[in-house]
Amino acid sequence: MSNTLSGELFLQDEKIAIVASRFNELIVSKLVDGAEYCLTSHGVKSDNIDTAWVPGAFELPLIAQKLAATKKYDAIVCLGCVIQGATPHFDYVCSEAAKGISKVSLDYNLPVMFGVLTTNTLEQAFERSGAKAGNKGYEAAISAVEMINLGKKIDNTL
Ligand code: INI
Repeated sequence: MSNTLSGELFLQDEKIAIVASRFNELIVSKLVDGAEYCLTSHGVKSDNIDTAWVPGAFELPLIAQKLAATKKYDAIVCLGCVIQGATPHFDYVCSEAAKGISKVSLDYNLPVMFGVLTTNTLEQAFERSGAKAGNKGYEAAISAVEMINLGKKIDNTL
């Protein structure tokens, strides 16, 4: 029979950083609320959550990298909202945010979550920040909880 490795959905004394972008703050503040609610309801102490605000999603990777370099955090949750406009700006911002966040995660061997909404409309963003399509901030945070525990299991048992 094969062995299944999975991450539990509960934390204790872990420290989490949230990096949130102010662009579309109305939406992103809902993602931050969702992430904090998820973390505290899965065992993380409020005092162990630090939140840094950056201007836009493009800036998420640099601050995630600085926070990762402190080695103080067990995971970093990046939250933002990029809404399609009339120009290709959207594509550059989304792709640099995604690439940069992934790079920090791999460079620092740390769960760095991509909780960035990339939507065609403001309505789609609302739907994904606490309305009918859930809350992407909550989803990114629960993924962080799972990844922390899965990573620890691999480090400690294999
Ligand atoms: N940043 C966002 O987070 N969301 C957007 O929708 C957005 N749009 O549409 O332009 C956006 N642009 C700003 C960008 O992230 C940088 O902050 C800016 O280019 C300065 O580097």
